[in-house]
Amino acid sequence: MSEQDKIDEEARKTLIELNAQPQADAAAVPPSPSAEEESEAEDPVVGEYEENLKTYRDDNVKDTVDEHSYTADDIQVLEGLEAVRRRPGMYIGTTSSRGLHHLVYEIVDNSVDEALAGHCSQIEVTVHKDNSVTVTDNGRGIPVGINHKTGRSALEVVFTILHAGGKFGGGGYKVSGGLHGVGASVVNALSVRLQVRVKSEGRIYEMEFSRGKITEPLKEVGVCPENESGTQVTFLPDPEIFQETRVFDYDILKQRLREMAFLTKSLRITLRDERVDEGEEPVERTFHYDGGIKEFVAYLNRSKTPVYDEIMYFEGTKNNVYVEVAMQHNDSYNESEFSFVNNINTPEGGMHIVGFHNALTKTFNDYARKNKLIKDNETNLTGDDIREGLTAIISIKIEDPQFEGQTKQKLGNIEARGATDSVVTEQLTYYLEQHPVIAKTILDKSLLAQRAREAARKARELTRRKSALDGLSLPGKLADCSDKDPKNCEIFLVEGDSAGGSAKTARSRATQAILPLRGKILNVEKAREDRIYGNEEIKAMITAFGTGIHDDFDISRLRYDKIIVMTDADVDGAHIDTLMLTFLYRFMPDLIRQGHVYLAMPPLYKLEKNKKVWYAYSDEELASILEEVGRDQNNHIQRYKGLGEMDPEQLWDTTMNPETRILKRVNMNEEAASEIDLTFTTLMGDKVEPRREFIEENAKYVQNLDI
Ligand code: TTJ
Repeated sequence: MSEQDKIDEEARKTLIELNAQPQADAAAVPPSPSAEEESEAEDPVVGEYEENLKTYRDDNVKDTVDEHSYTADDIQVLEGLEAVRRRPGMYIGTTSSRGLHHLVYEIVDNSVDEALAGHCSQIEVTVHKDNSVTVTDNGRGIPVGINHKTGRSALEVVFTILHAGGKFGGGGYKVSGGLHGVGASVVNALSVRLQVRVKSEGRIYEMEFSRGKITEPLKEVGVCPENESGTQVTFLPDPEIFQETRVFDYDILKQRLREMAFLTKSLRITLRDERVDEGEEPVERTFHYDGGIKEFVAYLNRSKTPVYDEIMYFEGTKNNVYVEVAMQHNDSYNESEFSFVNNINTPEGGMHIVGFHNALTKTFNDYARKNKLIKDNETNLTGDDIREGLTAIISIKIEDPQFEGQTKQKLGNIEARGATDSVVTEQLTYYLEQHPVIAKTILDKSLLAQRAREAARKARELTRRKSALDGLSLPGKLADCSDKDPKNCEIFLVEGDSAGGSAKTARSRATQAILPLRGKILNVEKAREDRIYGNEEIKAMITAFGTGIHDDFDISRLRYDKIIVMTDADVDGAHIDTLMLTFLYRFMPDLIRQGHVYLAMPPLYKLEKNKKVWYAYSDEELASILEEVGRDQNNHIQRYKGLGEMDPEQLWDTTMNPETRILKRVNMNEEAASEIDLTFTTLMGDKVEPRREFIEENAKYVQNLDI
């Protein structure tokens, strides 16, 4: 504490000095382009700018410890942030919606680090009306003291030097890797305006930036109670960079922030959205879980049926790796495993997952043999058998994570394997001995899985052999298109034979294929593999798509660019959509990830008046059409109950014609992988009346897939 006092006292003194002679400081700075000069034409200005810097560097490069003049470091800073602006994709992946949201996580990560270090209990994230975002925490506050070597405050360094994480010798773990942890400076470089406010030791400090450059130096702006401290950052993403969208999506932020709260036990994270109508209260959600990842597992299993009540929880540190695991089996046949390294999702797994799987397989087999649940002449359970229906969170914290693989989402650190293996083996062995009933429940389930797996293998071999004999014949019910270039082709998966018939008549034969599906398709969440492979509708889809599934999946063999689910616009239709998306998500998630999956949007109403026809795709739209044409006796309104009620021509006009139809593309929120969240984007044909735009404009399909 006294050490901290000294640092801060020094900081304050330096600040006073700094503020006393801002002009002098400014004069020492090389002629840097002002905000106006910078404007649009980037390259010539940058060129000029670099010239100035070069001259400057030649003159000053030897003055290393002159506190208040710029040094070679400045050049690096400016060049660094310029590089971020020139190639933002290198730092945040994309400048689309995903990159935009990434800015928020990047800032919040710093506060989470402070929480991990044990100094912050609360984080607030507010989206303002202008789509600027404020992140506030009650941590110690970014240090404002001036470092003698660099002549800068830590605060300035954090926001202007690339890769400077939130680590200043204090405890806690540096969060870096993947796209995360690139730091606040990247957010700063990509914001038109960024304001920082620090409360510490009874004083309030502020500093401001624009596009990475200081616009207001660090200064003391007021006082606050001695016992308050924290950091607040407000930023407005730069329209020059984020050209596609600058609108934050509440649900996307909500899911990731909820995940962060689960991963950081007891941390309270509030999300507030001020973009509400005049006079309305902001929308607000707070996430706070004292049970941490144990509550995370309970949340993931909320709509499932656990096969035992308790959630297992193991925790420990080995080889400087902190390991935390929570898990519980449910009566489904799928594995839902989510892993995190320093709170970053690792969908491709890596060493920690290898260790976790090893530990599970070995420990359960050992226990089963010891307790004669597997006899001497019987084979071991496989990892898949044991993990059938398992929901698990594996969260580790490691000092210097190495991310590998194509998307840098796979942990490479060898020590993570041993650490996870030994923490889980030790504690699970003990747990099973203490809970023989739970152990037997899990092993009985695993033994059933083992038998089903054998049966599935036989069924699969049978289908493989059959298709080999038939020469990979397409399903009989499929009305295929004639164009052989998949890029031009689409397939409609149509609910019911009668609608399928209309669709076959209506379609454009060259490019549109129709596959009618009878009734509700199998819920793959509730069926074991052997039943899934025996299901005719599912087999028909798999062969029609051409890609294969699971490990055999190969997107280059996809026979259609668009896979369009077309169901009635009613509750049953919505349920079939859900079942279809569940199947696609579980068996061919890349089809969704790469944007090949769509939902057709049939109209709800047809309105005829004086020989003119309107279609309405929602109740609101019907109301607005009526508003326009007048509510009187000449209106003939037909409510469509299903696709079957439309004749082929109507079906073509309203739902299938690429020129006029509305399709919703299905996406996933990749940043919050634990939320199987499928988001729809509305796509329209060229000639669609502008009025339709408001339908489902921010359409959300955040639905639990386990209905
Ligand atoms: C580092 O060690 C000394 C005391 O302060 C620690 C620190 O920097 N804590 C800290 C940083 N808390 N919160 C932040 C932070 C918060 C936001 C919203 C944004 C950034 C870049 C940092």
